[in-house]
Amino acid sequence: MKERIILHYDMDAFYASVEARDNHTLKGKPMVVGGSIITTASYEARKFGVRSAMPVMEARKLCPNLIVVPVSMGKYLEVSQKIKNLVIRLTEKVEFIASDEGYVDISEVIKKYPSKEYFAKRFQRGIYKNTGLTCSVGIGYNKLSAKIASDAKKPGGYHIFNNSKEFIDYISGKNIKIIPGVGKKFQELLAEKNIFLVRDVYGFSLYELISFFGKSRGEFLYFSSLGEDNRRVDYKKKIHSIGNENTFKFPLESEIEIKRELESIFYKTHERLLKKGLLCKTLTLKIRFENRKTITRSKTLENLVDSKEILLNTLESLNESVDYNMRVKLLGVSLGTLAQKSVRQLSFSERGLFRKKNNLDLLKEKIKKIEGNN
Ligand code: TTP
Ligand code: MG
Repeated sequence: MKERIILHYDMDAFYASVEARDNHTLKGKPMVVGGSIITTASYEARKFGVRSAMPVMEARKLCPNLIVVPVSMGKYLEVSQKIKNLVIRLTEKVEFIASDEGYVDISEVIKKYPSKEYFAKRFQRGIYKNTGLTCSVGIGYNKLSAKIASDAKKPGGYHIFNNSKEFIDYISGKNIKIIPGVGKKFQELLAEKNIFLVRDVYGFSLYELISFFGKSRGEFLYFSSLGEDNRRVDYKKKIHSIGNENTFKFPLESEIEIKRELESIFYKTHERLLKKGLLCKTLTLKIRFENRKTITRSKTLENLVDSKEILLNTLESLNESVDYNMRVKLLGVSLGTLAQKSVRQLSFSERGLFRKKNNLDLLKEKIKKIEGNN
């Protein structure tokens, strides 16, 4: 596998930090967010032993001056979305794993920056400037090392593991629960084999670990303790266009043949558009003639559509504008300017309409028309 550079970010005391940001009287105080159970505690409250998932009653015994703030989930989700929008501006290779954390494959984008340290600080500053919140950042050579790195200097710090040696030096003396995925139950089983620290795993072979804990857990433990993790950052690839083309062994001569082939290519492409639940706004026709000269003809529609009829009509009118004075070696159709069906952007004229609140009938008419188009 190619060498990778992965970043993991995790907001500090997320819900509590949002509350303290919005109410200055809470700043620097022991505070929790929750109803009867605590969702999270400020770092000041953590000094008293107050933790997530603890009943508030119990926490009050540990910290009599504890301030309890009710949960405002809508607000945290809004902030979470804002953070996601910021992160995705860096690169599309982002996997958000919770409302306040995510992995970013920065193998490519990091090349534009002088160093990993510089990138980590820039990342933190960007989040802080735009949200008023701090996060911890880890940069590693895979997901596991990045995740553990982001925890190493919490809150507000960053840590970097350049390779597995640096990683092993750091974790070997730590409690085995530092490995994400090693929960309470697994820890009990590990204790039976006298495995308490990560380095205790090194005394066993892969074969032994599998025989103790089963194939998946045995392998997981063996490779994790050595800092090996091949999981990819699972991001949704942005599709820029969908297209199909056909090369003809015997070049096409008649316009009827060309039209028939174009339609069959179009149907294939259109089917892919529908399958992916996408809409498109541009259609491009590509033609290569016998002498290898290639031309393209494009049309941008007024709205995003997936209607077979509209697109086929567009293709036909583009095709009619081509001067076929030579035999055709290749035909291609592609659909571009894609958008997911559920998040269709309103056109300018539609946006205007939506502002005119009293013009309901006009609005309904317009929606009907749009639906008809799709
Ligand atoms: P975490 O990232 O686990 O915790 P945190 O951000 O509060 O603190 P830190 O990362 O600095 O250690 O969880 C993110 C949010 O998820 C947290 O603010 C509240 C919510 N949450 C719960 O509602 N219940 C829980 O048991 C946990 C662990 C988190
Ligand atoms: Mg967090």
